[in-house]
Amino acid sequence: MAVFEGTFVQTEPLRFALVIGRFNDLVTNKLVEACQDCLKRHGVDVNPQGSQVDYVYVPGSFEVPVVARQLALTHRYDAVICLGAVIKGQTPHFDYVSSEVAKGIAAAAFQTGVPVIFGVLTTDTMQQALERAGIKSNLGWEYAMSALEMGSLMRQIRSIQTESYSHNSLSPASLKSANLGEFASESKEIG
Ligand code: INI
Repeated sequence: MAVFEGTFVQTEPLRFALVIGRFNDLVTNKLVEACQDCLKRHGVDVNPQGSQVDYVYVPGSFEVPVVARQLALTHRYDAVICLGAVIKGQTPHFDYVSSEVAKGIAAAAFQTGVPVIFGVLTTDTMQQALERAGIKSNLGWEYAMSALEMGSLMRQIRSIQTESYSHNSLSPASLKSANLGEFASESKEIG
């Protein structure tokens, strides 16, 4: 048997989408910068006119999951990176927004089989958010690392899946003809 781990090299074929909440953009712009820095230093062309990274802006974190899911459904990307900043302040709005965003991002990944990276800061104060977006460290870097690792790992898993199909003759077409169509569509979605 084998060990599978994502790598951070040979990144030329990888494609990413960044979904960025404009709310608290003082923070989210800093997360984008660190993300770009990390991807670039790992050989990814981060130019929006290039072929490896697309940038999608939404009003706030609450809108991030629906867009992340739609992007993941295109199967154009190895990973979708969600960036936002939800800051507690004085209202209960925080609790609704932060919990829906976390659930929505998890659902987007689970429903599509595409890694959707949770890069939404949830903090009590703007000061804390800024500390995590550049003043002390910048978590944008870690989010990009997770995307690189997961993108590469999922490619490896897909390649062994394809090998198993050819080895066992379990192609989506053969599953369908054996009246196992539901598995065929599932395998197509993952592949
Ligand atoms: N959106 C955020 O990204 N961060 C916040 O801190 C925030 N707060 O506190 O309200 C926030 N609200 C906007 C929300 O994401 C939606 O854009 C809005 O409710 C429209 O659906």
